[in-house]
Amino acid sequence: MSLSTENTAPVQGSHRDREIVEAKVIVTSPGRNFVTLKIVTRSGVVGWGDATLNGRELAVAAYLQEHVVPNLIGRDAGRIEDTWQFFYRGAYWRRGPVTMSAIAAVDVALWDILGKMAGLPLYQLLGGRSREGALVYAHANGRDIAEASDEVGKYRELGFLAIRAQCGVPGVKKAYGISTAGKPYEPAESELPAETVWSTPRYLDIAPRLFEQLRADHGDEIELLHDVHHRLTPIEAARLARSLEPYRLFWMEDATPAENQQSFALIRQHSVTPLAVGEVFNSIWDCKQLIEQQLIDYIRTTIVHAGGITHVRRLADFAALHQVRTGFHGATDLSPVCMGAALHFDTWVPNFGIQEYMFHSEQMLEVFPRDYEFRAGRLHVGDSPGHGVSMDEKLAARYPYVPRQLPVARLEDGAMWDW
Ligand code: CS2
Ligand code: MG
Repeated sequence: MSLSTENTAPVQGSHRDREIVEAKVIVTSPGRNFVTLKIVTRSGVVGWGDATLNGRELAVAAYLQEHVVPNLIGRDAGRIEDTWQFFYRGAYWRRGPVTMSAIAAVDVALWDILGKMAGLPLYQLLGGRSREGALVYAHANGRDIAEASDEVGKYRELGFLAIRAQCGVPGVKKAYGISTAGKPYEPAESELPAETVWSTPRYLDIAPRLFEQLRADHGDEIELLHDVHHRLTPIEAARLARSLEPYRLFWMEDATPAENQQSFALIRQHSVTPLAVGEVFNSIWDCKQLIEQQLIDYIRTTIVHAGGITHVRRLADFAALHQVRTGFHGATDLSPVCMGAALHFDTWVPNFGIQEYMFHSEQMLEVFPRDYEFRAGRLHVGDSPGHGVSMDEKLAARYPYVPRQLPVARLEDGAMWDW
């Protein structure tokens, strides 16, 4: 485990010491684009925040550069809550993924600084450990059921206790989640959105067969998850959830687009398959009804896209009141900085469920020295002050931004659909 090298000596910090003297937006692309915010105090303490929004990176970078950085210089880095309120209420045009990712980057960097000033890991600042390590799930993808089952076997051998499984859909050329042979899956693969075609009937036929085969091949103990990725109507999602009940999924994710939170009530009426949603949410208001009516079991809204630790802590506490657990989004399009902060949060949060863990490549991890590691199915954070992830700026500078956008999906009749 490599530790960050900046000044981490506890700095008691007077207001002057805590004054923000530098804020820098760094866009780098070691295999995929990341946006990172670096904040420096007068006493030389450095904090890092992730601001990556897949396919919209430059929108967040510009928001930070033009509307956040000028307001950061001179502020007291210790006034985390006030800074959050300033950028949330002060935006006027509040909420939305771009604004809340920018606020998140500031917030995480300030919590990182607080940890370094106090000489404490972030989980301790939140209230200390609730668990030794965070249960994580890996991604097993296959072009067909057999390939997906082989992938599940590979991750079981690596020690994973929970595995998400996706397989290709016969007749559908490029379904979500399926990478081209042997390459890790990075969905934003082209400068303009790649057009894909979707068939719900064929998907609803094969998905139950995938999990029937996985239970036959791998037994009942391994936790299996599946991502519908917003592509069904509520009644179709209800049918799929019911058809998956014999295979006891840990969760079925993004069953249907959730702008209409009430849609999930229809799914709930028909099935006991646990439901997870929220990776595209950016505030508590996107999921208030889903949580208070217990229409879901796990909330996936994560730190980088929902205003950082300060807001997601409120969201997690609200979820706890309604017995909903966290299951943070953790795809490779959230940087290791977000993973570090999320793991500290996961280590503390009492109503933790599971953490998604798509592997960042070695090339990406070289740019982001980090203090967390995988052991026996769980990710464990170290005790370095703050969130334990930093950036090698020289190395980052070698990877300029590459224009990339996420795919779109159309139905077979050409109508736009959800990807
Ligand atoms: C997916 C994501 O990991 C997941 O659950 O939904 O990979 C999602 O497709 C990407 O984050 C989009 O950028
Ligand atoms: Mg997902």
